Amino acid sequence: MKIGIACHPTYGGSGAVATELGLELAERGHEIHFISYAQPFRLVGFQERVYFHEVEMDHYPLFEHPPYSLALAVSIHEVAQEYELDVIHVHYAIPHAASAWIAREMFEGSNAPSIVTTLHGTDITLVGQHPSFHSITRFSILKSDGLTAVSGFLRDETERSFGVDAGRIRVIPNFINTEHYRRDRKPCHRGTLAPEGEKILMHVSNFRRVKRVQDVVAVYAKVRERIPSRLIMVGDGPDRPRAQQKAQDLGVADGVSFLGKHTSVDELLACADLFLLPSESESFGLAALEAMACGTPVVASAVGGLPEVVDDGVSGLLFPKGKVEEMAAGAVEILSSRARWEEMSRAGRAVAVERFGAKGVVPIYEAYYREVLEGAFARSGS
Ligand code: GMT
Repeated sequence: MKIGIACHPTYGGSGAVATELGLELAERGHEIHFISYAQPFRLVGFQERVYFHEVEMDHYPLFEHPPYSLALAVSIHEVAQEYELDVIHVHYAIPHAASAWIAREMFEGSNAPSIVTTLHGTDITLVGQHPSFHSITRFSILKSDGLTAVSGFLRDETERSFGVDAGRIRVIPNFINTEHYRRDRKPCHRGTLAPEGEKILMHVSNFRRVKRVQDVVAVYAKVRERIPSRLIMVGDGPDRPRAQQKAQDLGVADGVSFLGKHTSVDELLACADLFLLPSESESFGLAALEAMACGTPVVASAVGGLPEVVDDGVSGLLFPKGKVEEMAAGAVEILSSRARWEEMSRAGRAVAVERFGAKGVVPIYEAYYREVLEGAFARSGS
């Protein structure tokens, strides 16, 4: 198949999943065309059958806010026409689903590709709920030929808040390349991250409000009262200064390292002892899955789709959001028993391989594309 993929190219789960999916599909013989305003951050190196098309925009002075959605629609249309794409798969509904719909309309019925939209999280739970986006989000997802959500939670949430018919959305979970994400793959940076042999607690995110990064620091402050440890914060975003301030306020700044953005989080996660994800809301929690694949137990909040990824008491521990004391007690419990830690580490890795491995999930996308194309074929009556 020839597949166009539109996604947000910046650091974030939806762009990561979109890119990994494209690369896996190319491995399996499909031709993949990424379309975005910048090269997706995980799209590095040359790979056969993979193309990247940068959306061109002229910064005309009249536009305080250049109309990216229109420029993207034009690029999708052009690429789809030139390369005769079968499917346009857009990740994160806003603005991609609307741009893809415009692009398909521009074909005026002939040889138009089918549109598959994957819902990732805040496109439904936060941004899409805003009155300025709700109606266009609903319209454009309903106009998609195929709709997927990364968790059962997100499917239910979309049906409820956007009035999408039950059965219309297919749940296809996020996946992971378990050959890349593994504890033994790369030399570990343990000695640098924790030079005194302390335990390593880690958090990876885009430091937005929804991630509750101050809770990460608060949990760490409690853990370190009991266990010599360091907290490694990976990523960047608007709440980084708040997390830094919290570390100062709690008197633990000397034990916290803010590494900023990193493309290869696998080599960092592989030497962590515990992963913290105390989010306000999380439709899936890709970072938790990445940690599990690296054999790192997870302490997280029991919100959204996280219970579908982390089996409470098996691959990690889940707590109500904001329960910092309980999360810290859970972290101490895991870190102070070698046997308990190993059991959870093994269980997380096994779940990542068996339930969320790329080998199992990518063929589900392929089959879904075929199903959507057959539906379009039947509708056109040709
Ligand atoms: O919805 C977002 O916050 C953006 C998105 C991203 O690009 O990082 O994150 C969402 O999609 C990820 C990939 O499917 C999920 O793992 C995250 O749980 C989800 N974030 C939220 O629901 C807050």
